[in-house]
Amino acid sequence: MEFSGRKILVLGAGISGIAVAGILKQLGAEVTLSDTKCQDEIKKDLAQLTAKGVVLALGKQDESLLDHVDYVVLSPGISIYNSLVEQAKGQGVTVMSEIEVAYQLCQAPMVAVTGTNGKTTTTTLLGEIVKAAGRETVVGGNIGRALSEEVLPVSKEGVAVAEISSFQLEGAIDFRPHVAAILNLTPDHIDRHRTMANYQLMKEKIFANQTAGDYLILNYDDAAVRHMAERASSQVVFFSRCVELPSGIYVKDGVITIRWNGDTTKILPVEDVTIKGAHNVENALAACGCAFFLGVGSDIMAQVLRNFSGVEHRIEPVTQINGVWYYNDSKATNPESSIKALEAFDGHIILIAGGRDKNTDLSEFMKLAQERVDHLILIGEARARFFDAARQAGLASVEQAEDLVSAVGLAHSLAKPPQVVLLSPACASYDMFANYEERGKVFKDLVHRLS
Ligand code: UMA
Repeated sequence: MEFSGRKILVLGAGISGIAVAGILKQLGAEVTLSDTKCQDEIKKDLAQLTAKGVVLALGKQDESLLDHVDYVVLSPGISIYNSLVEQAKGQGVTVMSEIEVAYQLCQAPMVAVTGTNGKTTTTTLLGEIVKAAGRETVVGGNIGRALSEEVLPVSKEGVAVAEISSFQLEGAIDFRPHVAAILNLTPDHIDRHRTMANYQLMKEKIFANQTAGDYLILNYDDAAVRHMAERASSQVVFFSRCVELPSGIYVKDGVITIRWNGDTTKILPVEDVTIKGAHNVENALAACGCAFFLGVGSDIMAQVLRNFSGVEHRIEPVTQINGVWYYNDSKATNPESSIKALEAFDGHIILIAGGRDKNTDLSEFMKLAQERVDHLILIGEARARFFDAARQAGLASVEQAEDLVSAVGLAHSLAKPPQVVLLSPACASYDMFANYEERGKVFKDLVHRLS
């Protein structure tokens, strides 16, 4: 795809929009960067972009922006159902997501990881494995770094490791990773995608353009993901935590094992993997699968899995106060992700949850909370609905707090060993914070102040 000389409208002046607008300008495009927020609200310095010649259109977004535009590039936060986007499509303008631009510019083979949960851990782990193998590696995407910016410097001998969300896949056109992995699929972002079927369809776009020379790593234990194999044109490789597969990545006698083309390779015993929990075994299996098809040796995979201690904001130990451990799981932005966190502990949990409501089904989450949570403290826009669901599930101690500050204070006043205090919101953060990272950092600051 040619960008030079094109008139391009970039929608959204966040991490993705700012990065891609600068890059497209550098490539010789005529670029307008637009955001519904005005400059003060954006809180980012856009002077460097304007100095390069990017035109800013801030404060409102209307059809006048589409005059003579060749391409519209979307930030992930902007839906393809956005009225301006629909208008652009109606006028025959090519609409693409920022990761499509990244794909077009990337010289290296791309490995892309998606799924409802575990993306960040798997992507980070895979990035570490590829790096340890001595390959030139870049890591970007939904992980918090614009993929278009990350892939620019990498040569064709390197590897681009990408965390990809369903939002980003909405505007994918030619996007075709050499290796793609889908970790799991449970209801999430239904407010954005409208139906579960549509959410799944967006996830499947990660392999839609793959061909016979590409690999698709799928979770055999997740029925919806397993059945995606039927629609793949690439070589499907299953991974399973629960069954020994005739071919693929699985656990046999407690050892992570890869069997491919009749050869069997043992990686390491599951108990030697530092990141704990069944979900992390799945993440490790997927990362090993991707690494295997990049030609990484089993000794390197084993060495990284022994040393990798996880990612920030994902069941991250903060500190211990009076014998009580505090954990930051701000990355848990849906109930399934919080369920994984609850399962990682042996009960005795004081849980802080709530935030922006995604209207997800809470029954499984509250059922488990009823078994494992001693006190539930609710915050944010979702707190009333969560409160009702908790009461219905029979949770004995449920309280609502004004904000995260009061929630942490309340948790501290209640907590006694062997209890743990866990922030695992099961909700988006946008009602109170810029993003989940900010929410996690604020939580950690509050906890450190307690100690
Ligand atoms: N905006 C408009 N018009 C609109 C709507 C929004 O101009 O109609 C503007 C907003 O005012 C705002 C900008 O768009 O200034 C925000 O764009 P964005 O939400 O895409 O934010 P970015 O900073 O570019 O962050 C995005 C991803 N955000 C989302 O998907 C919501 C980040 O994923 C990602 O890390 C980043 O690109 C770099 O690739 C975050 C996320 O929450 C972590 N992802 C979801 C998740 O993991 O569940 C999918």
